[in-house]
Amino acid sequence: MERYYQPEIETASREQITAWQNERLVKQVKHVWDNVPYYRKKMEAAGVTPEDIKSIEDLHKLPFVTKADLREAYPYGLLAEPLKNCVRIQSTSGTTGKRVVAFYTQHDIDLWEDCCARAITAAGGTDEDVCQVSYGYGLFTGGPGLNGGSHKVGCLTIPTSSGNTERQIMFIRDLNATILCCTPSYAAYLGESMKEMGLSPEDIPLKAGIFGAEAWSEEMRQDIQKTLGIKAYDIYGLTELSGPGVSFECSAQTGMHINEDHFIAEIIDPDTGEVLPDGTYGELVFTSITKEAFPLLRYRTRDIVKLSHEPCPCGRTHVKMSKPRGRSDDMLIIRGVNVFPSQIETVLLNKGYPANYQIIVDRVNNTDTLDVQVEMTPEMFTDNMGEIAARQKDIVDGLKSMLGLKAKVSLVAPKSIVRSEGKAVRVIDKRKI
Ligand code: DLL
Repeated sequence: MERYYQPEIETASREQITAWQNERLVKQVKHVWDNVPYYRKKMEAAGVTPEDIKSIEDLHKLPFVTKADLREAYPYGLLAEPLKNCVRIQSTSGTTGKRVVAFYTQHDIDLWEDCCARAITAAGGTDEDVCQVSYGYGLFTGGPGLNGGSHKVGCLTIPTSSGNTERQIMFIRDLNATILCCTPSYAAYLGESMKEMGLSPEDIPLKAGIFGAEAWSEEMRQDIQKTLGIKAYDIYGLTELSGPGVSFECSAQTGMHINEDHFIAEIIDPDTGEVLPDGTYGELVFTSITKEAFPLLRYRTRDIVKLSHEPCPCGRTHVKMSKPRGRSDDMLIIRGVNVFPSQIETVLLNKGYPANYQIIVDRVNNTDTLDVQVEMTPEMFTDNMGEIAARQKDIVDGLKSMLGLKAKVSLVAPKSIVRSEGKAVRVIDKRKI
């Protein structure tokens, strides 16, 4: 039987969800207008005042907020509460430009942890469970968010944070951990390490995993589920909105329910800003309607997803988003062709390779080059050059039919691609453009 953390909210009628959204949006717009001069200026420039926003039907009148706004307003420019009401910051792992710093009141943290608790409950978690949180703790939201959610559900929480793989495995086995929370790439690595230790899925007490913070394909899910003997659930979120738990997967595993009582989702055409209908891929835009300290109106996430309002067999009524196909800013344009790293991953995993690969893009004599390095599993490993060449050609053909592009593929020895304990680095773009 499906269990919910907050059943009256998670299974509310569409009318009820819309009523919450209407009321909270109007209040939120007034809150930022009154407290954030940066927002007020932006709205004035767009010719909108709080009186123009009477319901979610008026959402499109508000200007978008982008990462550039967050950088410009860094660090305190978008804060909507006096400092005395704020109790925490978290920050993105971004490597370029200024970090994004997000602020929380105690109430913001409470609602965020509720969202994570919904995700853990949807993955089957109860107060009987032992939940190992192997996301990084600290500025990154993964550890603190799932830690808080795990407490709320009443699980015995093991805050291992990321890294120290042997200790992770020791705790999972000794303390009988039943739920594992980490990035999918780290879950795959833990699975690989357990296999090397001679452990089969039956020796591992885990029953579910809650994996997110980076794109991962359906094929990678199947692999992880098999190696760890668990059901693997996706979880999505971003620092700007709170952290993990903006949306989460249920037992149906066909998309992630967005917590619509806190976040209004829209899909837009990334080039024109036009709002797109259900079922069409586009850029995900969020308005946070319950955040006190760091509210964002129409924030462009750059994640490319589609939405579905189809009824879900789990009984939850909140809209579902697909797995992000990628980010508009990690979409590579190679010789004019749009390439998402996830498409390359799908080809590789379908052909039985592990999710240990690296994509290197460069420009030689004014032409883009695409090199894909793929690790062999120990079982595939061979020094028979003919066999390696045949395997490489098979991948080149697979990539050609998926992308319409010719890539150079190199098979490399097992363990030669660096493993990640957090978000994996899959793409190295050496082009100076
Ligand atoms: O990654 C929050 C998080 C922590 C989510 C733990 C899930 C689990 P940021 O570091 O701010 O926050 O990165 C946010 O990561 O815009 C997406 O591009 C990507 N992302 C997050 N979850 C997923 C997912 C956290 N399930 C950015 N699938 C987002 C694909 C994801 N991409």
